[in-house]
Amino acid sequence: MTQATVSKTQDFLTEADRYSAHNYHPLPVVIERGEGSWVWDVDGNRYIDMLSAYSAVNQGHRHPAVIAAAKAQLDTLTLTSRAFHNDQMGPFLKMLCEVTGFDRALPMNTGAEAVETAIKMVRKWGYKVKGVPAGKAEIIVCENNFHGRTTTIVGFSTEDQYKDGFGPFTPGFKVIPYGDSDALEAAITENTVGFLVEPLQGEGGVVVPPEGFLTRVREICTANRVAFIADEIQTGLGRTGRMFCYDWDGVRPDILIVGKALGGGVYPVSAAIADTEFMDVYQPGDHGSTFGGNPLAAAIGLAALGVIIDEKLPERSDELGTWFMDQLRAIGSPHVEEVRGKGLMIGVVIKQSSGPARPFCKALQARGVLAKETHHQVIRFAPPLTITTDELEFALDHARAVLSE
Ligand code: IF1
Repeated sequence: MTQATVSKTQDFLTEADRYSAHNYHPLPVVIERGEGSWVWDVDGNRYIDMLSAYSAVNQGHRHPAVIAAAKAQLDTLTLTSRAFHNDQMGPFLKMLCEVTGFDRALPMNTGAEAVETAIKMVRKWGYKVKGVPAGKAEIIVCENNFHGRTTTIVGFSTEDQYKDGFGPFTPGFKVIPYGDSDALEAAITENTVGFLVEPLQGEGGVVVPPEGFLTRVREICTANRVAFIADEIQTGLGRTGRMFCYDWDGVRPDILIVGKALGGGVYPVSAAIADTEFMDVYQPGDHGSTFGGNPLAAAIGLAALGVIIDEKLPERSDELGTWFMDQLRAIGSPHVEEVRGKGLMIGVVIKQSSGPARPFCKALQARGVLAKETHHQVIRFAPPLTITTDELEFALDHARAVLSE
């Protein structure tokens, strides 16, 4: 059943097409309001949001506690720059360090900036602490990685489109197959300073590494004095059914990178987090950002963390995600190769014989379910972690209908 008229939608699509750079190919839906798990388009059609802005809306759209914190701060102080202190950053970073169990955090804005912060930190640690010769630091990354869109970061991507036309790239990166701890061990040299990895690959197609991979990574990195750098920008803050995805293996990285949901779906907030051995290579003036650690971001980040803890979102994600994946598998769809993921970070892999995932996403959109394909064959389901079972049932009913056609 197709939703109501699309009269206003087309006007907005035309305007965006004329004035926006064409750096995305969005589904043709124009959203004007969001609340909890739901968004409404300009023609009054309601959709359940099964993408959560790529896991940046774990708390649901416009969570009251986050909005209240943002409004209060907007009425008080929004930006000072780090040339001065402000009264919000300290309490936010204190909570961030308590929640993550690390000594210090360096606040940034976008995920890519926090990844760059970690790259610069681990390189400088290599030179100043480990004793790697100047300019020789090597960082190991994985195939199908996604860590952001800066030229340094896309330089070590294995996705041609993310690199095409953007060279020359930053040297000092090595690529190994994802999930292959033997390859990691073999790639390490005396100049290796870090291993940057997503504990579960998001854009790579919701790829779960082999059982025990992160445990081996921890052992290998410890044995070779290589920093284990966990990019939890998408997998962190409850998304996979634990506070952090590495908690599933009971390991602790040396450097933790967070973003997305740290901003509560309201504001860009990210951070690189580590103990003093790594973090204290940064001296005043070494690194920074106009907006990093601003009072509005800090007040929002504090509230965003509070919701994750108070509403037990990691536990909800584990329980609801397990149930949802079981139900998706039980459909027994002839189009589905595999249902995979952890918690509410789920990928439904469509068989090549059934064509790409996008038509399934379009069919879901027509039924009021917003999902986005990744890597052509995978329908990604990543709803807000505040989603209710009734709301998941709604999404499941329509997924069942679309996957059974
Ligand atoms: C786009 C992908 C997801 C991330 C991980 C760092 C970043 C991201 C694990 C950078 C960002 C976003 C970026 C957005 C779409 C989305 C995405 F498809 F690009 F790869 F989620 F899977 N590490 N992911 O997932 O954080 O600088 O964007 O704040 O660029 O199209 P950012």
